[in-house]
Amino acid sequence: VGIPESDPVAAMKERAALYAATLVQDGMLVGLGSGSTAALLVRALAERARSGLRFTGIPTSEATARLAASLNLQLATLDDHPRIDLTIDGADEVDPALNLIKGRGGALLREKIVASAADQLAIMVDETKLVGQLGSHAPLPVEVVPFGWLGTRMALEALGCRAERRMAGDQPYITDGGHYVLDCHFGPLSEPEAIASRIKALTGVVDHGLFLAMATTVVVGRPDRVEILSR
Ligand code: A5P
Repeated sequence: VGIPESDPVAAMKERAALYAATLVQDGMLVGLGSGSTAALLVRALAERARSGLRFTGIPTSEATARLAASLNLQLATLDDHPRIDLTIDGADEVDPALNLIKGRGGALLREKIVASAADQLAIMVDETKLVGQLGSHAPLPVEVVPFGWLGTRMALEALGCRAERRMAGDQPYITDGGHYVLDCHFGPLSEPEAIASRIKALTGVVDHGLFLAMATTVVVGRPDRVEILSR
């Protein structure tokens, strides 16, 4: 979709997105992820729609909704369809058990809601996102209510991380749901399930970017091919 081959990571994302677009079948309800790989997916799906594929997209962010609408894709919300067939999204890290860190793009809450509504979750990544342990490269984004956020940050840091409020220029970054994102630097997480439940139990936390046992398929863009990992 017009990615210069001189950018190897972008080329691997494009390869993964083009493959993921072939997972959509006629008549499906499809959750549309957020981020740069998801944008490539939306463009590839628009191409397939022009060739006659019929499907309805459920966007996971305002940005994805705007892009999909500009390409004349048919869109709906989970209010119209509480259960959907397939969600396709990007990720920031993928571990060998296909657990994920998501949220670098700030859309983790809606992404998790749309992923949870789907029978299948397909993830598209370039190979640099594969890690032995989650947290090796990416901080863990945690979406929190602005009210009393300093106390929520202290509670998060008591779990063993340094938590930085995400900024957009000189203003706090605000999610589509009106919340802050705290990027939590834990380092490699040896027990992601334990930390996920401790974070989720904190008052003031809306949700976190650990997507555990959710992905059914991971499409990995390699320099010369795609690799399909399944659970
Ligand atoms: C958005 O909130 C994230 O979960 C994205 O899915 C993730 O950051 C991947 O983004 P890229 O496809 O831009 O790398």
